[in-house]
Amino acid sequence: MRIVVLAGGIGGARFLVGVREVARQLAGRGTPAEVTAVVNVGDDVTLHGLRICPDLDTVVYTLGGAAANGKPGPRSSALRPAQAADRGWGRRDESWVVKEELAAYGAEPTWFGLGDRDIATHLVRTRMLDAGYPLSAVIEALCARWQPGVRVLPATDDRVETHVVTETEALHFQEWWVRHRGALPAKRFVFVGAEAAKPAPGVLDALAAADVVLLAPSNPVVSIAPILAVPGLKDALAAPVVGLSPIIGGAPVRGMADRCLATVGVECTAAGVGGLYGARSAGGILDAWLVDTADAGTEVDGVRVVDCPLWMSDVDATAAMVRAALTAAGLDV
Ligand code: GDP
Ligand code: FO1
Ligand code: CA
Repeated sequence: MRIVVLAGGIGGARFLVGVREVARQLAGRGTPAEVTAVVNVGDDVTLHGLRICPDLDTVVYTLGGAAANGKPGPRSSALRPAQAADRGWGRRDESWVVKEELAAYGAEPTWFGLGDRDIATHLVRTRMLDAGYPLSAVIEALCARWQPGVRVLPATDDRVETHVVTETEALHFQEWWVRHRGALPAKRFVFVGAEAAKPAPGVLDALAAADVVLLAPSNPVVSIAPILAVPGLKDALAAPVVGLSPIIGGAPVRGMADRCLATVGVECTAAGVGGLYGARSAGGILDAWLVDTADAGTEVDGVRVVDCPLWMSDVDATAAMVRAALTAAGLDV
């Protein structure tokens, strides 16, 4: 069975842990399963001369067991701030000496925190990019270390960056999200460079060979939409597409998807996001839409809606979500 997952950062990464687990179980029962993650690059940014790819790194670190995702690492210490364990981005067991030193120089931006361990990743990436390697080759090199157990592809090797247009200015997504915490009223999001971008090597082949395409419960506006904005990608969704709602009971599980949805004029509900993706039969992309049991009764025109628990509280709960999505695609799991 070939499974392709479109994914952003933390929601995508946690979902992929469940997809990998289901693939492992299928293989154990004699059905080989291959998982390809196609990951958003719209959040990518260059700061302090370093190229940073938050969603790709979150996916690779999380699947590689290296993320600051709540599970203590072997070297975790009582000195670590409690909330740091569940940052959701960057490395676990992180230290911040370089960040402090940069701040002491007054080197901007000081609002974006690069941890010491994380910086090594950005150094390797920046050096490889400067030497002419495409981003997909960089990610392959990072995966050689982290062994994520799924194939991780950037949506594109080309530079696509999400910018946020406010009443008075346009700013990089990271400045809006991290520096301003989404508090600047946004008029729209622009995926700069998307029109001229090409899917990264392997993306179209993976989609063509897929038995199912899953939309992780990622932010639909700033994680999934920039992937779908890469020309050719939407048209390549030939296999059944099943999405999982990141919105439960009218609110995001974490993050600021509510602010992003408000910007594009979509209600912050499972029905609203399902409608945003739209039915394949009506020019959208969805064949089926999974909502949490709290949202049972949700209707999306032209889409089969299935309710099941959608809290990714642990790998088993997430694997159950994945099985429900595969079943909704008509696959035998
Ligand atoms: P980001 O790139 O790091 O912001 O992460 P994603 O875009 O991949 O995912 C963010 C979305 O994940 C948010 O809108 C959350 O509501 C959603 N999310 C996080 N945890 C859960 C969960 O346990 N269940 C569901 N259904 N959604 C979740
Ligand atoms: N998010 C923050 O809220 N504050 C930070 O200082 C920060 C630093 C950072 C460094 C590397 C990285 O890969 C991600 C980082 N993030 C940080 C998370 C990230 O920028 C956003 O959560 C996502 O781009 C939204 O998906
Ligand atoms: Ca993201």
